[in-house]
Amino acid sequence: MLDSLRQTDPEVAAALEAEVARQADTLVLIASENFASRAVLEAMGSVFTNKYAEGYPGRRYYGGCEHSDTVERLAIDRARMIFGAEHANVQPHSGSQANMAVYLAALKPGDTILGMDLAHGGHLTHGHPLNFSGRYFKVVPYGVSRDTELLDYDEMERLARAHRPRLIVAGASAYARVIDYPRIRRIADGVGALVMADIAHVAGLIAAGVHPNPVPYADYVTTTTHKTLRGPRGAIILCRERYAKEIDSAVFPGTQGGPLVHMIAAKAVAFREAMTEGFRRDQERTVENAARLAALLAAGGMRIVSGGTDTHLFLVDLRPKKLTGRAAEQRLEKVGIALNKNTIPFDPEKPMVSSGVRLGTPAVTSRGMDPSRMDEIARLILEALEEEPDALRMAAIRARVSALCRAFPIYPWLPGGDGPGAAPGSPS
Ligand code: DSN
Repeated sequence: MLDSLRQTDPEVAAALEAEVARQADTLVLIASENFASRAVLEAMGSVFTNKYAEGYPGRRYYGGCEHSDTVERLAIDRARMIFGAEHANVQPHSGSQANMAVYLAALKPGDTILGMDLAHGGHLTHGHPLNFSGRYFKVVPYGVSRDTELLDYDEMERLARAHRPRLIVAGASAYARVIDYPRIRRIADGVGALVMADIAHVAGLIAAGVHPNPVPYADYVTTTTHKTLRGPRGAIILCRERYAKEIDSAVFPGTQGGPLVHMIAAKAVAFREAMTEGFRRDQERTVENAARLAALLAAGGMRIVSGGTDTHLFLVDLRPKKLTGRAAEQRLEKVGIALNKNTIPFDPEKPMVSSGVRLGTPAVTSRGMDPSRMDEIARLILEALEEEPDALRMAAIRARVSALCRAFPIYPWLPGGDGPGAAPGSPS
């Protein structure tokens, strides 16, 4: 493995091997990360990268697209089937580009959109002032209630009536609870607005039927394909048939040129995997693992934002521990536990410091860990975040993290991914 790469570019080969080893020897609790299967990696690293295929299956601007058509049609059909959607566009290179294409199709510059405040768990593309969404549209942010830390739908409705948005964006990158899509549809209908649901975080859970599906309630649904969905880095757009033409033309030629056919092929593979019983079981376990980890950390004296989770992720308020998110992220990184600092709702700290951390269980679940392993992970986190442990204690915690990682190997066929073990995400 990697022989040509080592010969051609030893520096990149060394970095790649080090990254395999880092991933294998880290407890990844970053809620948006996961481990793509060997089959997905093979499709990504394929000769489809050589092909130009601007256009759509059967209507391309280049010759020689018959096999590109095959993989794109497979990806489209499988995406539609998984989510029960009338139309799918599988070309967006990223979640941001998927959202940009929907805005291009649905809005005119200066139109009003309602989106969840990034500081309450939303996303940059849902209207942050520094993002294209906040620069080209008039943004009215909505958020969670201070008391419950749950989405405040009454306030959303009041804002919708007052500002008459053209589009309401439903979705989040740091919100642990089920979003009430039927309620958002009713709010939108009351003011004649469209609804876009961004399900980037929960798409895998939805595909497995362990989380509500917004497709029946939204005009447009966007998702990345690499988070809980466990596919290659990229995105798709689902929509009703009546918007199909404008969505397709907003992706190409509206915002993108040639599609990444190798990534589309890998999306098709991931969607096939997402239809298996093994995938369904993993998504169910991902939610069980998150609930257990949150409960154990709460029992250890941490405050869980909104009191728990319905999904693969949750936010921890570290103020009771007299720690910032940045300090906790750095301390945990030293013992091989990866998560990210995150603002909590009404956070007094700046985003680069923040009062919280976000934890998610997709990656540890994909490598085979069940709820019983969450007990050890919770103990490791709590011990590392106690009064600054000395170097000896930190080294002992690091050794326990490594032992746990070794028991659940990933990518054993790659240099650095040592030890026997099944490929994560293998269809069963
Ligand atoms: N950066 C992603 C996340 O971590 O949630 C969102 O795009």
